[in-house]
Amino acid sequence: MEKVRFNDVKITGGFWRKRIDLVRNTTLKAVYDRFSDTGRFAAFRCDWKEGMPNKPHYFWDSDVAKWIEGAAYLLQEKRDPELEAIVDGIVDNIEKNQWEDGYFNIYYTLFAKDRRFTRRDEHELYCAGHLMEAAVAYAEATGKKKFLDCMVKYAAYIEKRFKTDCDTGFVTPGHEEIELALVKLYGFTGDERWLELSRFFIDKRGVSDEQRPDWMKPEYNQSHLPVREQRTAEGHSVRACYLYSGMADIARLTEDGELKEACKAIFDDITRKKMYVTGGIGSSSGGEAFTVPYDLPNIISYTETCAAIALGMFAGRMQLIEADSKYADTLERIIYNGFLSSLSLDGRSFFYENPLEILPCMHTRDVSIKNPAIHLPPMRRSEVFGCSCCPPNIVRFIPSISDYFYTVDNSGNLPLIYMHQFAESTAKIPAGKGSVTIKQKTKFPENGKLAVTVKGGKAMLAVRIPSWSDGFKVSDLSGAIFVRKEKGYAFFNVSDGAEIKLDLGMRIRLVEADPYARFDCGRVAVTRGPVVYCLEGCDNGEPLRDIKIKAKSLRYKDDGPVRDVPSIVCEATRRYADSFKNELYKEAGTAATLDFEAVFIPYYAMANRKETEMQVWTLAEASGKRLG
Ligand code: FUB
Ligand code: ZN
Repeated sequence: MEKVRFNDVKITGGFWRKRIDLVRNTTLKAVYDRFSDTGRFAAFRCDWKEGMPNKPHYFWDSDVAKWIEGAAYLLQEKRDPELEAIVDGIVDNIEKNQWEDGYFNIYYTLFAKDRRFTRRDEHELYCAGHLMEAAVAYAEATGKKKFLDCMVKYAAYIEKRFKTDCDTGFVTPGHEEIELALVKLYGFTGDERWLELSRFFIDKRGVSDEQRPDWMKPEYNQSHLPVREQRTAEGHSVRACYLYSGMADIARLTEDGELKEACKAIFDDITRKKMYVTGGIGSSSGGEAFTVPYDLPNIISYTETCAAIALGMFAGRMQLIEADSKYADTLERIIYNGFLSSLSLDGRSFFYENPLEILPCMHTRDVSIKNPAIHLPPMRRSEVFGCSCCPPNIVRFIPSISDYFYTVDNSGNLPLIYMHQFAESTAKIPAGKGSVTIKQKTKFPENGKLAVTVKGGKAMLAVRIPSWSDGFKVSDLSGAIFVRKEKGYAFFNVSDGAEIKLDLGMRIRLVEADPYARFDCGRVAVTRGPVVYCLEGCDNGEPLRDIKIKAKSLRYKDDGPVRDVPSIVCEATRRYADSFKNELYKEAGTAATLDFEAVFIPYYAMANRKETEMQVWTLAEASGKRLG
C-alpha cells in the first residue's frame, strides 16, 4: 500500500480547512512569538553565556524543528517569503554551528561537547530526528537543500558513531524519534543507508541491557524486550508510539512479518485496553506513561497531546500495512477529540494534558502542602510551557492532517484507493501510470452526507464505513458499481466521471466502556459521529457528576453556547442540593429532584470559557438504547 501525501489531498473547505487556516494565520505566529520570548530561536546562534536569560534546554532543537516542519507544510500549500526568511535564518545558524564532522546539537555544543552520545536520556538523537523531519519537509516545500544537506551530513556522522565505530555510550536512544525520521530521510533522498540505519536502531532496542538510571525500568523506553517480541504498549507513551511508528514503517518497507505482527498486537493492546474514548493515551503523569490495562481515570488523565499525535502517526502507518478500518477509526477518534482539544478555539493556547474531567474544587484540596498529593491536569490552556513539545507538534500535525486521508494499492490490475477520512477535498491519487482525482463534497462532521466524484481512469474505491455508522446508505450511483463490504470498507468499481452519493449514518450515540474501565462504570459518553461531547459547569450548573440525562430526549443543534460550535441538548435531572441543607447524608431516594435541560458541547471545544467543571462520562437513565 502507498501513502497519498497531504500535498496531493487539498482540503478545500469545511472543518479542517478552518483549522489549517487557523494554524496558518494564528497558531504558527503564536508559537513563534512564545518561542522567541523564551530564547528558543536565539539558542540556534549557540552563543549563550552564563548570566544571560533563557539558558538553552537539551531538547529545544526539537521544539524549533517541529515548528519549522509545520511552517514547511504550510509553505507547501502557499509560499511565503517572510516565513521562509525566518526559517532560512535558523538554517544559516544550523549550518554555521554544525561541527566539521557533522554533529549538531545546541545544548551539547554549548555545555557538553566532550560527552556527545554518552547519556542515553539526553535526547540528542530525538533532536536529530526532529531536525531531519524538518529538513525533509523544508526541502520538499521550497527546493532549498541547505538544511537537508546539513542533516544528511549529521545522519552520516550518527551512522559512523553508532553503526560503524560503535563507540557511543549507548546503542539505542532513550527517546525514540530518529527511527521514523530516518525513514523520511530515506523516502526523500532514496538513499538506503538511512533505511538501514533506522532498522539498526529498531533491531538493537531491547536486545542488551542498556544504560538507565536506577529509577527507570527498561519498559519506560520500550527496552524490556527485543521489539519483535513485544506485544503490549509499555512506558512513556510518546516514546512508545514514535517507536511503533518507526517499526510500522520498517515492517512495511522491508516486508518484515515479525515486526508487523508486533505492531498489530501492540496497536490492539492500546486501542482495546489503554486508550480513552477521546483517543488520548498515556493515563499516568508518572513517566507520562501507559500503565496497566483499563487504568483510565478521568480527573487525573495525563493524555499528553504529543501522545495523541504519536498514536495518530502509528495508526496512519498501520493503515498502510493492513486494510482494516480500525486504524482509520482510531485516527478519526484522535483528530476530532483528544488531539483537537489541545488547541484553543482562538488558536493561541494549548493543553499539554487533555483531561476527561475537570473539577476545580480538586485543585484547592491540598491547602497545607506545597505540591498537591496527586497530579491534576491544568484547567486552562497555556501559550507556552517549560517543556513545550506539544504546541509545535500541533503546528506540524494540522497542516499535514490529510497525509492520513487516503492510501492506494497499485499492485493489482486496478488501482485500489482507500478513502479513510471524510473532508471537503480534492485528492490526486497516483494510480497506475497516471492519477485518479477524487473529490469529496461534504459538511462532515456536521453530518454524514458525502458526494464523491471520480475523474481519471478506472479504479476500485474503498470508502470507510466508520465504526459509529448506523445504516451506511448509498443513495446515488452513477458510473460506479457497489461490489462488497469488507473489513470496514465499502468497495465500488469506479471509472472516469463516476459519482457516488452516500450517507455514513450519523446519529447521536451513547457509548459505554468495558466494565474493567472502572472509572466509567454506570456512565455513558455522548457522541455523534466521531465527535465526543462533554458537559461544562458554566452551561449546566454544578456539580456535573450528579446530572442524569434522559437518553431518548437527546437532540443535536448546529449551534450552542460556544460560538461556531454545535451542541447536543436533552432533558436531565439532578438532585436538589437544598434537600441536603443540614445533612451530608440522607436516605437514598428521599431528596427532591430538579428537571432541567442539559447542554453538551464537543469535547474539543471544552475549557474555552471560564474555569468550570467539565465531564465526559455522565449518568444516563437509559443507556444502550437506540436513539432517533
Ligand atoms: O522528552 C521530550 C518530550 O517532552 C516528550 O516526548 C514529552 O512526553 C515530554 O516529556
Ligand atoms: Zn508534548
